[in-house]
Amino acid sequence: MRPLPHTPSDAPHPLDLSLYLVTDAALCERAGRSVLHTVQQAVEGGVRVVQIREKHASGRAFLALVEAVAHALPAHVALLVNDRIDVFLAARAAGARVAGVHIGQSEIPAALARQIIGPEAIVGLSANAPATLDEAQALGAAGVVDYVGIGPLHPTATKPDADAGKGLPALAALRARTTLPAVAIGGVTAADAPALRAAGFDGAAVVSAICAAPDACAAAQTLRAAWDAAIALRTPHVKAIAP
Ligand code: TZP
Repeated sequence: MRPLPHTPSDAPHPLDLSLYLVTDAALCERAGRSVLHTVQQAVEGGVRVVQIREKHASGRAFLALVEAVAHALPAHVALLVNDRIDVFLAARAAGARVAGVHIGQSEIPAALARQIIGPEAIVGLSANAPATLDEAQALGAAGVVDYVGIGPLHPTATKPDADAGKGLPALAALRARTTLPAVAIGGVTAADAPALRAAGFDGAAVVSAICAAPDACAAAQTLRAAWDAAIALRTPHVKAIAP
């Protein structure tokens, strides 16, 4: 039997970190929308990575949400699971198109996460201090980590245990410690796009700017337009997401 011809959706898409949504179910609910609906609107507005972050959901509920979002996302948008390697593996086992995981410093070590989820999946790591960025750089060179999240840029009420806002100069200095692709997080709005791009960030990661917005699509469009209009210091080079 002849192999089926490859359609464009079969081709791997480069991981595009430029506009990165981290979900927060409580903020979505307060804005009168489900997480799924918020994600759909945000993707329509130009979001390219969706990280599902559920700190209180059961494994079963988290998995159901990941599967529902995976089903709704177009192939050029990468879906990541926050912290829960088990949920990532279960989603993959269930046939969901999930690109990888994003893990924090207090989760299982990134090298173990990589070992468990395999070479092609995306591993993102939060790294908010010089030492952890230097470690992330070494992990990147070893093929363990694909990108880092650095923050918080500004004070944020979304993550109560986050550090105080570091401000742009400090965030730029942290970003300069690694050649890995990097997104900035923490109170990020469209107004930050020019400074973040000038500092060499590959993307803006947001929670409340989209999840708490009355119109998630319009909020994403505003961020998208600001990011696209700003001038980049560097051309991002990141691996592909599996089709
Ligand atoms: N990690 C560092 S700060 C933060 C996370 C998940 C929360 C960012 O939320 P917001 O609403 O974009 O400030």
